Amino acid sequence: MLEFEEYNGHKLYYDIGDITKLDVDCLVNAANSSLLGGGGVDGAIHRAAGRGLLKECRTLNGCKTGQAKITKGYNLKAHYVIHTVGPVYSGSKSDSEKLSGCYKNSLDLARVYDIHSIAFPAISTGVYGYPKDKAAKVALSTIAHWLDENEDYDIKIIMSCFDEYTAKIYKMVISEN
Ligand code: AR6
Repeated sequence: MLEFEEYNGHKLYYDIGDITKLDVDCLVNAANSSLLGGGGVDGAIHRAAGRGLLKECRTLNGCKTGQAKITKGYNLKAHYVIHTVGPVYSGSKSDSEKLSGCYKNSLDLARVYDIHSIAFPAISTGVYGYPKDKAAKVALSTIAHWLDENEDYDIKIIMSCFDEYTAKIYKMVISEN
């Protein structure tokens, strides 16, 4: 895990590669509203966690866009998985509100479960088509705002980047800030 330059007075970390390999308290999954698995990072997390994850997900009755639900991590190094559902990109104003909700609600849940390290994939930027630069702005500003509001809570936040390009986008957004 590498550190970004500071962003709005907060330390943020990034990792390039597969999120499922990370040794953190919690992984965030970019799921769909059924919470019953899919492709992309969702598929990778379910494969690495094993069948127990799907079994627990079946008990959750799905999840609304912008909301988040938590399960155990099963065969992952992470003890927990927070499943959040990003918006399918439409170009309307509600996209950013919903995407911001994913990050905020995931962090609120992390705090309730006493989670002190958490890795986020670039939610909605794959199958759901959210432009990576726009999504990075929403992700980083929401996280910084949450950290401002939760200054008394110690949490290490890792932006999981599947490729160098995603890391470059985050760095660009940070440098423009
Ligand atoms: N580790 C880290 N990042 C990853 C990994 C991985 N193993 N695999 C993909 N990414 P996506 P979405 C990146 O499509 O757009 C699923 O089918 C990827 O490069 O996984 O929110 C769900 O079930 C991209 O930047 O999620 C939903 O139906 C980012 O993760 C739908 O896709 C998100 O890409 C959700 O679409």
